Amino acid sequence: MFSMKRSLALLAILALAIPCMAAAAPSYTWTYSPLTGNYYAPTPVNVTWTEARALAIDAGGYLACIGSAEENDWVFETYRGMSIHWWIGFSLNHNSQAYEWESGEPVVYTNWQPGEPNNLGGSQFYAVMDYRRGDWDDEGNDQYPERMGIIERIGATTSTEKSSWGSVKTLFR
Ligand SMILES: [Ca+2]
Repeated sequence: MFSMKRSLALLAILALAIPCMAAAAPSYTWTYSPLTGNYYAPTPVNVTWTEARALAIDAGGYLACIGSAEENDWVFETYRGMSIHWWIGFSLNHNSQAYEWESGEPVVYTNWQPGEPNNLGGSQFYAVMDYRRGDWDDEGNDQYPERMGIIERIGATTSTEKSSWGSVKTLFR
């Protein structure tokens, strides 16, 4: 039987535990790609591009940057089974009016659907990969709720490795 004292103790534990749970970072399932030597992981679902980008950075990476048809195929084949379109790290730079990769790497490959990016309504600035075909569309940040992001990370597990990613990014910029 729960005494009043014990119930209060339980409440106190819950009050302490719930904020900790809310603050916990998502845990990711990383998949290594022999093709690029990098690790990839999906974010939780129902995120805007901006939210997915923040999660990627928190995880020590960036939203997936696709440098070749082979990398596109690998990401597509790895995550198509999740049946949710996903954000990649490709967005419109409003100054240059050109799409740029989050990693700063040069744009050597694109896989837009025919007629895309069309910036429909003047508010589509972010690239999504279609889980059915692996090709891309530009969408608004919160245009559709059911989106996830794919994070890419350069084999980083330590803060040292994370900071070396920082220099790579600086190098590219
Ligand atoms: Ca579009």
